[in-house]
Amino acid sequence: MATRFAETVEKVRAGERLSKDEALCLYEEGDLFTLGRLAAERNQKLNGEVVFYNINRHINPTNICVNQCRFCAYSRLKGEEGAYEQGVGEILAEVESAEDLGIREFHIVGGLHPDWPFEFYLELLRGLKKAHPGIVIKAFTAVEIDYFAKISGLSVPEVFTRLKEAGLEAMPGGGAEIFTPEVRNRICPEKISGARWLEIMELAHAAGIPTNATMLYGHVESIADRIDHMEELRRLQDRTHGFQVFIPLAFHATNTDIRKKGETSGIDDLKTLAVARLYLDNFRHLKAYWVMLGEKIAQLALLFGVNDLDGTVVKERITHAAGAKSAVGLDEDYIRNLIRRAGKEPVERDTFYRSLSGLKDGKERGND
Ligand code: V47
Ligand code: SF4
Repeated sequence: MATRFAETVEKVRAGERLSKDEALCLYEEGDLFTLGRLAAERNQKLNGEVVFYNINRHINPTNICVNQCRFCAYSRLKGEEGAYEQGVGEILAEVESAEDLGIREFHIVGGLHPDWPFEFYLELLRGLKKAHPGIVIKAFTAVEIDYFAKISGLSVPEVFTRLKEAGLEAMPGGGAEIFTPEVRNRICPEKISGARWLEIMELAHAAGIPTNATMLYGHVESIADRIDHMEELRRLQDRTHGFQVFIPLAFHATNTDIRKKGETSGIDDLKTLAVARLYLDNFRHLKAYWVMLGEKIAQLALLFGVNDLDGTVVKERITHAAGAKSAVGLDEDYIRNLIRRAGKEPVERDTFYRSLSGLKDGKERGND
């Protein structure tokens, strides 16, 4: 008689949608190499040998936040040691040479500042767009959007209209954490609920704003919680097709209020990516965020169903506050080499997963 795992493998091979129980079975009974091979085959069908990366720059205007998520080592209360806030002028000065560095995307997220008005964020976007009209602005998590609606008295659709007018073109996927209410109450009791996060993403998609989706794993959640989380994302994606990519985020415990020994294991990182590739059958792209995985696990992930390595980042603050050992930014050649040495074809993408490879002709150095 075929085992539960063998039956699930058959279903994967037949291209059928997996149930939550089957995803659990992959996690619990699947050996890493079988999962990796299945996920790689699925990715090969969707994306061939191409692995995307992006030349981007992170901007984090402030770490002052009215929420105090227990897993967050980055946020500070106003007046607390280490708190910072940047004005629009300071941010513009910091990214002045963005075009010279080939930057194509600004990724902007930050704390929920107790005093800043919504107008501050609009001014920031307008300022960036005026100075850098060719650079795409991907900004603000669903958590920030909910906060903007609260502080401005506007509805969420009105918030989106204003942000789009000011230059917003896409949204990152942060703030999702784990949707299960019991877990959320333990790790981020003040944060908007999972249901509200999903509602705001649905409104973003309706407003024509493509978004990303994340899942923070490796803290207090169970495997079943991870699968429930992916199920919610898969359901919404069936309705809107507005998610561009799924990004599992590996929890880092240093300086946080969550007691946990060590970081996620490399085995868990790769298994989570492989199961995500197989379960989220309506997501074309799967990102290994090298900042959280480390450069080497992110490279291995390219053999486990991943087709995107994120980008140059330049100055990462959130994960490094929680003890990340990876670089704070990588240069383009380094990323291309990681991809080529995994036997894949590096292709620069824009925020919307369009290939920019034509623009790279003659730039290859072949030094791997
Ligand atoms: O929402 C916070 C997570 C997120 C920790 O959409 C932590 O392209 C690990 O969402 N350990 C922000 N993770 C980062 C994020 C992101 C990053 C890169 C690309 C994209 C994208 C999105 O970081 C937060 C939270 O889930 N986070 N603290 C921590 N200690
Ligand atoms: Fe604030 Fe975001 Fe950190 Fe939570 S994760 S405390 S909302 S900055």
